[in-house]
Amino acid sequence: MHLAYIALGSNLAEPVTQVKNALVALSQLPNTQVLKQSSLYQTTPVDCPQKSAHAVPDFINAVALLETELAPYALLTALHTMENNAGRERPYVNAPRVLDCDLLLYGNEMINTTTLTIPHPRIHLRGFVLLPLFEIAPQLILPKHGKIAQLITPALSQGVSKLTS
Ligand code: PH2
Ligand code: MG
Ligand code: MG
Repeated sequence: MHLAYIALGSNLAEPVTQVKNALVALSQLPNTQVLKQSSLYQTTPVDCPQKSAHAVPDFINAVALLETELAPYALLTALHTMENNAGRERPYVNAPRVLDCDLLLYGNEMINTTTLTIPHPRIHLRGFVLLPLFEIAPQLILPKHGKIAQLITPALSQGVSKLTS
């Protein structure tokens, strides 16, 4: 059994529903259990180009901890299938999306290939990942970046707020 942290994000087509559905879909992956799930967070878009007259919509983000027998690439494929099943389109980099499922951490493994980088390359910078991750794993030590508790201070000013409803 392996422990894996997954980041979920959506800013299209009822994002709260998309993220809740994704948490259910994670629990239905083969040989996989959701051990923990964070609250849902409303977050300001980071590095998302505005390509129309409309502002980029806010995101809903969350993080889940899985216990899984799926190997890293099998898990990655399963996450892409979840995105596609939700209707994900990829017209340009960081376009608004119905569902994004990112593999953040897989045990203490470090993987660096063209299709998969673990730890996720921007995990240590992004409040929309760090704050929900800290909620479910306050003692976590990231394989490359050390204690999560020491990474969250700069992330607090990035427009990340827990949904109360
Ligand atoms: N995902 C990105 C880029 N920017 N910003 C927020 N707030 N939430 C995200 O999930 C997000 C983002 C790339 O996947
Ligand atoms: Mg992403
Ligand atoms: Mg992604």
